[in-house]
Amino acid sequence: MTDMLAETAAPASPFTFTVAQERRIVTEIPGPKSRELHQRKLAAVANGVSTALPVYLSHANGAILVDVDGNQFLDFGAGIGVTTIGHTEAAVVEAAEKQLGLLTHGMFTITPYESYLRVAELLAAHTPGDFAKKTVLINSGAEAVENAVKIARKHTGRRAVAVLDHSYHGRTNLTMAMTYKANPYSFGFGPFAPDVYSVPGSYPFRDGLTGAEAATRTIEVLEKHVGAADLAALVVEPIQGEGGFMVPADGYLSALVDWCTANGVVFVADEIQSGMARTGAYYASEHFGIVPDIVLSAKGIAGGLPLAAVTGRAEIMDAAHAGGLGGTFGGNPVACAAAIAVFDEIETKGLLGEARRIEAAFRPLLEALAAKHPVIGEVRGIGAMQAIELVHPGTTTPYPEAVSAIIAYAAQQGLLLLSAGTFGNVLRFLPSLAVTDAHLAEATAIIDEALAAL
Ligand code: PLZ
Repeated sequence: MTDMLAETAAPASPFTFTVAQERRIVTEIPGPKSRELHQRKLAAVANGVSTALPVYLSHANGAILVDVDGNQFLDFGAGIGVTTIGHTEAAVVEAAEKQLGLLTHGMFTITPYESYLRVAELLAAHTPGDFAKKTVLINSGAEAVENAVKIARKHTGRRAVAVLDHSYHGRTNLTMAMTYKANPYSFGFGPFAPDVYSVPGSYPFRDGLTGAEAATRTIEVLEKHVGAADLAALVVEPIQGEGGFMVPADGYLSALVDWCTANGVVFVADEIQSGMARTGAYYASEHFGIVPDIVLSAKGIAGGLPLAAVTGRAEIMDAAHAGGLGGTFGGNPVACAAAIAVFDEIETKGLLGEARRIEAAFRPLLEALAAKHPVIGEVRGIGAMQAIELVHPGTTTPYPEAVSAIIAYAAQQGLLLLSAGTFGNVLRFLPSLAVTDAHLAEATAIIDEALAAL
């Protein structure tokens, strides 16, 4: 009996857990304590800050969220791709705790400390490209985008910034202008930063173009409408996150990089959602064989602590004059200690391989689901960044109501799922790398049930 169990057991997980890695629903969802807290939220927190699933968290570990009513949710969102190596991962917690008692704030631009340097060195080693690189650390993804644009403008002496349709780059004034979707991100919040141009990208499911065709279309708009001579930077998510996990057609991104290089335009890869081991590589750029001039990291870089980075060619990064970059909390020592632990865990636990394992286990399950349910128009993604796009069967007409129905059903079953997409019709999966193959099968079964009930 023991032998049989050993034979059928899944390969050992590299993680150790403090919470049982299982779903457990013990109250209605949201439970009574969550409902009570939500009344306080409605009274005290600005309406603009909405909550997708108003269950209030008590703690979390690995791939499991525990709410104040004792319900346990299998987390397929990881706080939108933040707790990639798992919630409260032991090495991250230990590193942060230790740092807390030593130095919580130094203000690097006044009195520096080593951990900032170490994070910059790790980023230079793990971002694509074998050349001298430099880094600035800040607090959020949007701030990373802002700094990349500042640096590219200073380096090139040019004014314009281009982004791709369906992109998401943040909620600050400049990054709202760089984000495609007006509702909910920008409407009513203008006027916006000028000199930002959104140009068509590559969305194979909807445009049917090859990489070369899509790149020709993008470049034509850049040349005719923006003008290469005025363009400082092209900012691109190698796999668009909020836009719906579109994997660009083969050759698309490399054609854009080549055009940027030929025209003195800084190519910025916004890898805030696609980076830090999510796709089975440190950065998704690697899957497309591209070497960006600047790479942006945030979200997963510090295991849940706020940290973001702009890393790029030394000669571009050094265009900003001394004192031109910074910020009070940028590169906070506790966040840096956590980031160092994240890099270490990715290496020692072989987490790039875990992201590839998740793709190998999950992708066939999603393909089988698509074969059964014609409402699934496409299955796409790389590594632990997978999605399905839902349409009215036989068409490409978006079916966002189906996504909402699946998410609502899954929440009742203790599975947290996230939507995405300009049309709100994409179900995206970005679980922590601690999810097991059994979890993936469980999630698929729940989505199958929800689809059957549509
Ligand atoms: N660039 C590619 O995915 C953050 C934000 C969701 P911040 N995406 C999730 C929301 O509703 O706020 C993101 C991203 C890409 C930039 C950002 C911005 O990162 O850390 O949220 O500022």
